Amino acid sequence: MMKMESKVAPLDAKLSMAHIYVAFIALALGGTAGLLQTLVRSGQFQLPAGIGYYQLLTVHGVLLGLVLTTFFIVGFLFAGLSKTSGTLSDKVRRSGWIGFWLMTFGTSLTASAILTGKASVLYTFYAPLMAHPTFYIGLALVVVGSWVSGIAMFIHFAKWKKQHPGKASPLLSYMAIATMILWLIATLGVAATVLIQYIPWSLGFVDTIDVLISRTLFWYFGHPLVYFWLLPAYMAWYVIIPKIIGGKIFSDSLARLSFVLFLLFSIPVGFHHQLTEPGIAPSWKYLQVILTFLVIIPSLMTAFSMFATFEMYGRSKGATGLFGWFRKLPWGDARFFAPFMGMLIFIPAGAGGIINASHQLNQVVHNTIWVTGHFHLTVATTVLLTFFGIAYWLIPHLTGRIMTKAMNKLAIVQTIVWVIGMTFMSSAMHFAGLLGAPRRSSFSTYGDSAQALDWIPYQVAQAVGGSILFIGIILIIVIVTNLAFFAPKGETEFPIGEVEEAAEKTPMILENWKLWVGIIVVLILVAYTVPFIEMIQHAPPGSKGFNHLL
Ligand code: HAS
Repeated sequence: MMKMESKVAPLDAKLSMAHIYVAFIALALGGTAGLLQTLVRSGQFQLPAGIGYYQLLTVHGVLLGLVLTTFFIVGFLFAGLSKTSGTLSDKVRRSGWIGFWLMTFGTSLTASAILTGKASVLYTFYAPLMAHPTFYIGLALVVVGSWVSGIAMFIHFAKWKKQHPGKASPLLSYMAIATMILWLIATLGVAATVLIQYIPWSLGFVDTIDVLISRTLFWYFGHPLVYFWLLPAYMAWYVIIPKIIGGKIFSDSLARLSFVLFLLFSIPVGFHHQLTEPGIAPSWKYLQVILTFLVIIPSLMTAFSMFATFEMYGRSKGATGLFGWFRKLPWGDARFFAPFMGMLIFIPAGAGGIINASHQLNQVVHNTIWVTGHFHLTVATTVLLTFFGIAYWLIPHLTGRIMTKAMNKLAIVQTIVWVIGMTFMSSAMHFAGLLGAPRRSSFSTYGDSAQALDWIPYQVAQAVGGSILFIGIILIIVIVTNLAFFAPKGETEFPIGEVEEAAEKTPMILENWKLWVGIIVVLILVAYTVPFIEMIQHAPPGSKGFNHLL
């Protein structure tokens, strides 16, 4: 008898879809801002209606970097937990809705501050640039909302554990919980700086802010933030992709271990964003650079595991030779093709990250548009193409529809358009960065200096790439709207891979969260305690707020 596939229960599907709608609305608006930015930077276009460049850049960064990602991830994790650990209880689902509304209300507060021109401080909101208090209060609500949802997920997972003593948890649920633990520990840093420093300062309760401490707390959060984006993509690579291609998960233990390593090493590394920051002793930067190199290992393990999955599948289909398996992969299936292109791009993207993390090379690229190129490859291509690949089956699964052949074709075209647009834009950013072009900067010829004139052809290439990407945004919005509202009714599979029979049994120590969280706390204390004490002991005079750009 055929085994009936379990579905995400309709009430859980609604919760998940609510998050996904907000995510794609953010993509449409943030993507439009992105197009306008690249046009301004080419020097060929001026913003209409008094819109400021930095205002637009803040809209872009906040909507895409913070809103799209967080909403999509929380929606995906809820769906994954419901599918693999059972339907959510009413209490957990209600908490999920409370989290959703807090996050949505927070987003609207922050967005209104930006749109009214009172918060043009970019997505990193570095002090001493000062925004209107509602910008920070809104962000705090987004974080608190995500905590409510995260705690609801922990409660749901704990219930599963209680009902299945001594059993290894479902891999997708395990990964969802690891991702949420990372998020909760990381967001403590941004919550601390927003609540203790930014809100009182922007409300005028205190005159000055300690810039070094605010940036350090931000980057304590900011680096694990990028792995909070990456891990859900890895969830799809490890668990979903093997099923889509018809293969097996190479190793359950390796997948879990890579997530544990991300948990351990992704937090105590924030200083690699502050390598040029005065006020932090080189020895502490050195330690955190070593830890940064350790956080590369789980990505290399992931690459190994994906190659193994692809090769084993190809060989099972009769492929021979070193790369014969390559031809056996399902190139016509957008659920595979989009994430695969994300993987491919992650090879140069990751290499760029390793360059950034090397102290001497960082001196060349820091604060140049090279860094913008780096994160458009990592988050805006690797992660986003994987999220699109997830949307192609998750949305129809949740809405009870199917993806038609025509939509699948359009999704393949969307992927190709995205990769071409990003190749133009991101390569131009990398090259211009090497020539010294700054990031976070509007078009300027700097008094027609010869060096700045060298950047202009690259800035034009960025605008070409940005325009192609905008076509990609239109295509994905068409596909998502179709999948959510217009596609034919039917059953779509939630693909969950099975582990290769020959794989080793999963060691239960990987489920020992107390142990892993304990080690994370020790590593964070080692990496941050002394530098923090030094920052407080030798604190520079605080800074007044600047808002002349607003
Ligand atoms: Fe980064 C700056 C270092 C990964 C995002 N990064 C940023 C910023 C963002 C960001 C947003 O050390 C800017 C923040 C700002 O506004 O200032 N990054 C790294 C390192 C890694 C890395 C070492 N970054 C990411 C990921 C991101 C992301 C992932 C988002 C999702 N990054 C830095 C540093 C800076 C930085 C410095 C500060 C720069 C400065 O000065 O300001 C590593 O995690 C990368 C490891 C990855 C690999 C690649 C493995 C490849 C895989 C694919 C396999 C392919 C297959 C298919 C299987 C080693 C897994 C193959 C098939 C075939 C047929 C070939």
